[in-house]
Amino acid sequence: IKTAFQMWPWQYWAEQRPTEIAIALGDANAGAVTWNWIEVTANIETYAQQLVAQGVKRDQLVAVVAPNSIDVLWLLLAIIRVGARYVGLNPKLPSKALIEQLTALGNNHIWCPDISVAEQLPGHTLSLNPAVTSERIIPVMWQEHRPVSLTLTSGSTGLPKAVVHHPQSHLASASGLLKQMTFTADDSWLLSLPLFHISGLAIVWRWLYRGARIVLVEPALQQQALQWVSHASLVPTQLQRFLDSEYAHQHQLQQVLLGGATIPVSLTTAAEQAGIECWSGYGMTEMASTITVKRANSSAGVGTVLPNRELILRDGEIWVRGKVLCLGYYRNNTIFSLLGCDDDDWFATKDLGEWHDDELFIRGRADNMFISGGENVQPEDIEQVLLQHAAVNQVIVLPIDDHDFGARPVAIVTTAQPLDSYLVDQLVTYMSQNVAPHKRPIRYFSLPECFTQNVKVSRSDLAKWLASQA
Ligand code: 4YB
Repeated sequence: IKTAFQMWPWQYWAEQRPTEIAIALGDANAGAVTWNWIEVTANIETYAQQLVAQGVKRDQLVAVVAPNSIDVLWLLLAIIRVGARYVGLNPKLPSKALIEQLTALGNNHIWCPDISVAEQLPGHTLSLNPAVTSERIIPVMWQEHRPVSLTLTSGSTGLPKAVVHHPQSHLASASGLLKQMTFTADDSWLLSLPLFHISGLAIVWRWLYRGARIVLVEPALQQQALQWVSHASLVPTQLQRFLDSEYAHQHQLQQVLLGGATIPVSLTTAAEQAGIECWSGYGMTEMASTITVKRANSSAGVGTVLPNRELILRDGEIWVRGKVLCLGYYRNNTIFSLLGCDDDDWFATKDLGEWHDDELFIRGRADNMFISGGENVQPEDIEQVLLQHAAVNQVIVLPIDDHDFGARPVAIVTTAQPLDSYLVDQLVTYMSQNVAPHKRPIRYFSLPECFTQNVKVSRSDLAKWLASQA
């Protein structure tokens, strides 16, 4: 078992498995483009040369504002190679938000294939042109402790936080998870989540840790590509869509790692029936992705704590620490500790949890709680019950202002059949039989399609949409 790399991971694999395919791009049936580990190592060097030629220096920030592509993967690896720091941003964010976030970070360089957006963003614009390379050898050595990535993660208020990781935390995350899930050097993991989110970055580090194969396809082929790979990381809605698609009938997909939001048991049960091993995880950016996991079963829990992570409950709140914990948050060219001043090295997640039979159950976020007629309402409690209704695929419960109660819950759902008055009546009856009156949603809405395009539904954006509906 490998403990640490003494050189760039790709260089290590170029020695160990030189001609094995490391990256596959495109349609496996129509001749994907592939790179072996020697070619990967050479390509990273070429991209790194281009960055150096354009003035990228150690410790600088290079922001990448783009959907996943092979160029983004080369850039990520080349940025690390030159000792700079990769920051991924969601290209769907409005320019105003991008400018605000990049300014707060003091960003140095930018790569954004959408030229009209690129020219508005702070930072020197990079271009990728194989002709412009410096031929010098890049003198940066592999160092497990050098900060390599900043991942933006939004809390409930204010600007997103930029979470800084070094290779050690990313690799500790990969090695701990792969003690539970099997992912051999002959397996392939689809890059099924964005590289501006920790769930996408974690795929890259598991691939590098194992020396296996990573598969990239254009967005239109994502669904179909799940047929050709052995592994994928999915949020519950992605798995639901795959199971509903024609591709689910014939596939080689062996294992799926789920996370990011409540994972309905009905979903994992259906996937297991389709021959897909499901792993239900609980994770977060600060902990370099997965913290707890289990092979999905009939309980709605998220399993047990992985190696390199520790987790405790304090007054029902989840606190975490371990080798996977980030270096801190990045602001004004400085890395700030994320720990409080109470001289304790545990990080407060703000997630609520419970242990039942040695298994962790997530009860929601402390800051989502609201008060209705004097009663505490945890929206996720209501969501859990609604998810058990056969017609409900996804649900977010939010408070709306109420003259008498202060606030009352409403439910925003995606459903297997149209949300007509018949179905709403069914849901109302079902909830009246299953929860106390203050937990019964007073209205049901269909979740607009645009909210399901991101890794997770933003409660604060959805609350704005809800306010516009009244
Ligand atoms: C949950 C939750 C759960 C997170 N139930 N709330 O590689 C992976 O682990 C992976 C695979 C597939 C899909 C996603 C992942 C992730 O990394 C997810 C990590 C993530 O979502 N990070 S985050 O910083 O964007 O959000 C963290 C928050 O998400 C947590 O603090 C929880 O509130 C929530 N969450 N897993 C219920 N199973």
